[in-house]
Amino acid sequence: MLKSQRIYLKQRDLSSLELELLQRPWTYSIKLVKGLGVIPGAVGRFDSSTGLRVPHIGWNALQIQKSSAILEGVQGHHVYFVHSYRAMPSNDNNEWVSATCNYGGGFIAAVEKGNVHAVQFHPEKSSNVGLDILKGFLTGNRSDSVKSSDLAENQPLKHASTLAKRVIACLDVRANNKGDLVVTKGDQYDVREHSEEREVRNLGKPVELAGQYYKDGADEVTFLNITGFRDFPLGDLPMLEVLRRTSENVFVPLTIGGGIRDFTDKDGRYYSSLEVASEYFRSGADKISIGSDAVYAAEEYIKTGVKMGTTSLEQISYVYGNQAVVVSIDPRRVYLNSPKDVPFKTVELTHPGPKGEKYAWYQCTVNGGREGRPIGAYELAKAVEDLGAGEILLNCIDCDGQGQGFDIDLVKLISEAVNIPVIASSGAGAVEHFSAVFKQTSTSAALAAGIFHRREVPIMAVKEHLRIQGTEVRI
Ligand code: 1PR
Repeated sequence: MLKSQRIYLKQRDLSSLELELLQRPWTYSIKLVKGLGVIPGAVGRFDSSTGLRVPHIGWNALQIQKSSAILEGVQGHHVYFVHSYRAMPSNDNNEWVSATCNYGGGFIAAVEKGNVHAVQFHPEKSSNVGLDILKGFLTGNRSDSVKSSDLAENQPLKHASTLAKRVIACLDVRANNKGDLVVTKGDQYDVREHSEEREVRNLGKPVELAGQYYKDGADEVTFLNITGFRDFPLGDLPMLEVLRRTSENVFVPLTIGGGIRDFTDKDGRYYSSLEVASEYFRSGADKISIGSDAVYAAEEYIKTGVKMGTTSLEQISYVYGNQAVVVSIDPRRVYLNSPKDVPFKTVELTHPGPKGEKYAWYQCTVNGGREGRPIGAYELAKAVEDLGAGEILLNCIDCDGQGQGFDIDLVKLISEAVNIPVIASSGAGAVEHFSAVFKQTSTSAALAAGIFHRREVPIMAVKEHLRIQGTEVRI
């Protein structure tokens, strides 16, 4: 079988029966487990104790190690990874390794021997480069597809050497007054026009806009079903349809959030949050994002110190792997004169509050910012990392839709608190806001909505600016 077929392997943390299994011996913590013994070498977890964020999520630059029909012309191009374990190159597996990447040291990105090919990254999520590699899997040769594609083959990619910072387009989706599903956008979470009718702002159609952002160079697309806290998503089938149709044409990762929780419908049928997430994954999502339910889970965990294993966050993370679970935080600034005024982590503000307050804590909210909870963003971030979140989407209600820049104090606080990747969100109004957040914090990604929807700044203008400023991005 193997002799006459190419194998296409990709890795998710969840599945051990992939690239790791071809290795020998399989190193897991201090326990050595033998793999199939096809490829010599060891597999281990990325070392987060050195400050590396794990999982390794995002676009990393391929370093070609030997001539390969499948990888022809992709030297220095970024492809999409999502994993916590990696196979390491060594003298023993030299003859197998066709490409490596750098993340706290070199790791194996692709292997090739005879007509056996395997990759660590996700070609199906790696835009044109990945689609061309997939064509190579089918035809055995990439050279034709490379010529015919619009892959930026001749672009100087000298600077591409490691994990790129991601630029993410976010679409807040809900039904408008006529019942049509629209992309909307709020000011500090108020998505209605300031007219008498208070219509829900309509900035476009979800599938079309997502497709446009993919073409424009977004590294990921995020959908937030913003009324999911009150409308059950499996009753809201258009959202699943949006995902299905989007994933037919968008070949970068898709995240979907909103309404991920246990639910009993009016007929008494119980749905677990795992069922909701599974339906989202089956419809094309790569990651799901949990908001309100993660706040309740973190509050309980902090109170009891016990991981119940029953929360949506824990269950989805257990079944699909933590790299598939994002926690979306919706904090609001609460100004203080002294850090001693509250039992939560506070920050000394770069810009004092309206009454000259020097400090603030960031109060978490649920139900789309409608209800404040007795937990800070710092405490929440640490708790959800413990409970199995693989990434944090960090909004800020004060900055949302204001176009005045990200809340650097908040992004710094949270990105220094956790070892998982953080996505800075809310407030982008100019390209300089992106370079500021990447320069001043260790955030892995920056997300924006309004400036892209209103076509004020193209995604590529953001990336070009970042590249000139010395931040590695996928161009
Ligand atoms: O609580 O699990 O059902 O999840 C609900 C999800 O919906 C959460 O992720 C929450 O952030 C989101 N959400 C709920 N209500 C709103 C609202 O706007 N009324 N949107 C909302 C949150 C924030 C970002 C926005 C950035 C960037 N929107 O998604 O895109 O702030 O905007 P900007 O670049 O224009 O400043 P659950």
